[in-house]
Amino acid sequence: MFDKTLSIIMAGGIGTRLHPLTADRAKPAVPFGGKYRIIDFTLTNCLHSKLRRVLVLTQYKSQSLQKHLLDGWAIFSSEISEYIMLVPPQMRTGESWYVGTADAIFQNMYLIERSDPHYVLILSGDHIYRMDYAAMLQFHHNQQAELTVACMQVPLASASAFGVMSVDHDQRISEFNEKPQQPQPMPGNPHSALVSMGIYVFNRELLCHALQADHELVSSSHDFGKDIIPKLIQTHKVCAYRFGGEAGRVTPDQYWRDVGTIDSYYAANMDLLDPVPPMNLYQPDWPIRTYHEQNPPARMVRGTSGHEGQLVNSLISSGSVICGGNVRHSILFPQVHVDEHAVVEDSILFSGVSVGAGVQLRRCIVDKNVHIPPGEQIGFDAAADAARFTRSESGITVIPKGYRFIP
Ligand code: ADQ
Ligand code: ADP
Repeated sequence: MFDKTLSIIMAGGIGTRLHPLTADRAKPAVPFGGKYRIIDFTLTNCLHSKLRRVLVLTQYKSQSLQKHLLDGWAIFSSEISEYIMLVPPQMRTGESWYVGTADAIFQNMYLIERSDPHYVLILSGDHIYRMDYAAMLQFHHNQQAELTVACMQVPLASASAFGVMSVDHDQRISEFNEKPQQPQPMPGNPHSALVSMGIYVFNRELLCHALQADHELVSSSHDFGKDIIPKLIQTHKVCAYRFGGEAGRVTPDQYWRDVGTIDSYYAANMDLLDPVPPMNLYQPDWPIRTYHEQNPPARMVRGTSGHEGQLVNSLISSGSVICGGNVRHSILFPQVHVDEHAVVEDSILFSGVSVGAGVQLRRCIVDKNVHIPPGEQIGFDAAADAARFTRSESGITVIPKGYRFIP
């Protein structure tokens, strides 16, 4: 079944709601979890699901995404026998950039035809989860479905951010509404809704046929959730594959987060610091692959005046040095430096960040290579932070790449 499947990762969304982390990079290239980039999770799933043909459709600000894939994933192209192929937007057939997700696939139709698969697995490059796609492909095959949409149960209050569906007793999707203002609850479960995870298995003929028909429709926004799926459920066998099983209970192995906003991105990172993290990076059977920088070991030493720092409940990556500083419930990427008496709490510091002596950071995300001079306080005064930086709805302060503090 695997050799009959072509996987396509859509990695071209603009990621406006993750701004300013996406000011210079595509959303799938945003660093995550101390040493990864978001796309590593989907690529790892492909690798461990034994899928051997993977196309990555890039578009928006893709330089650092391309560099990451070449540096970190090129070696797997030989290991996994076929390829992970980066598709730049120049491969488009039309004049314009991709309009919606369906158009992104349509414009690369000849790559599908060339690969001659039975099934096409369509994935997003911006979700954090562990999923064995083989189980979904098997379900699709067993159900004799023409299209299968992965879904899971979420609280009704958050369902309007997703495609919301109803299914019949046979797991066939009977209704599908993309991001409805008033989502339908599940029968007998008024506080939950069944939502699409944006993961699709198509029979190849149906995909090609549906994309061609959609392309010719002037009124379409060329989006899977808005245009393609609501139509296909009326004419074809479209089934729902429940990630997390029938009862919709998500076990630790079945964690899934769409990290589309600063708050959801921050929360998913902080989940890694739970005593038993719902997304476990330490599973020997499911190592998350990435690009490894050549760095010396992380180090924690006394400050120059002899002050002992403190490191509690945090992820610290290679090449980082805590020199008499205090780091609590935080994530430090490679080559971060925290100086004496500094306090870093509930924060995420990207590669190359330096935190000067006595700095206090709380609930911050600091982008690459930012130098925070001694004595700064960020995360304590909402108005002052909002005047200088981006502040999210839940009060996370983001200090962007290239930000220069006035001495
Ligand atoms: P959204 O998350 O809103 O909803 P969308 O923003 O369209 O979906 O992006 C899906 C994926 O495609 C993302 O990985 C994005 O980066 C990528 N992408 C978007 N436009 C692209 C383009 N033009 N070229 C290449 N890649 C592109 C979808 C579904 C919902 C479902 C949620 C689950 O429409 O029904 O509930 O995903 O997250
Ligand atoms: P990230 O912050 O995502 O790690 P980098 O700043 O390391 O991204 O950039 C990764 C690659 O992309 C580098 O090779 C860099 O030269 C290139 N790059 C980044 N931004 C630009 C740009 N605006 N124009 C051209 N190349 C760029």
